[in-house]
Amino acid sequence: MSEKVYKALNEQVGKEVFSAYLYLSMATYFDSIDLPGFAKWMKVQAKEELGHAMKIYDFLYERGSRVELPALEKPKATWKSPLEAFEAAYEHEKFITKSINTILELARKENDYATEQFLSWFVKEQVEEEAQTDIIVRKLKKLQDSPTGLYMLDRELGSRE
Ligand code: OFO
Repeated sequence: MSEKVYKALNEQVGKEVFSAYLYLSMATYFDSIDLPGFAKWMKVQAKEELGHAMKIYDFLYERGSRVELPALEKPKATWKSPLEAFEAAYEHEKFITKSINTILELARKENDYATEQFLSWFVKEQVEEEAQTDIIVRKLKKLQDSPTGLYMLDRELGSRE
């Protein structure tokens, strides 16, 4: 594996761990405003993000490279509303998609077919990641601060396993 591809994948481990950190921070925000279902959704998402980080970790290990964990920035801790938090989550997922695509382009340039193949899972996953946050943004927009609607959405999101 080339140094460039290694560096990009190594940084991506950090970005996925940061995603977990950001969503855990969002969970604390939702718990603080008594929306336990929203908080649960974010806690499940945070675990998924750690899973993404581990997938890259394991791939690097299989290819004979050691992960060097980068520093994590402090995630934002508060948002004006559930809508603002989910809009931020959606934006973050778009950022992650771009990052994956950049590594994929790099792997192609370097004729690194194994990395290209490995990243195809992430390309598919990002379609889902963007869609699931976007749909919640759209639902929240429709609710327009209706407390009953918010309560019902909280119940729905709380059923995420
Ligand atoms: Fe790892 O997909 Fe979200 O960030």
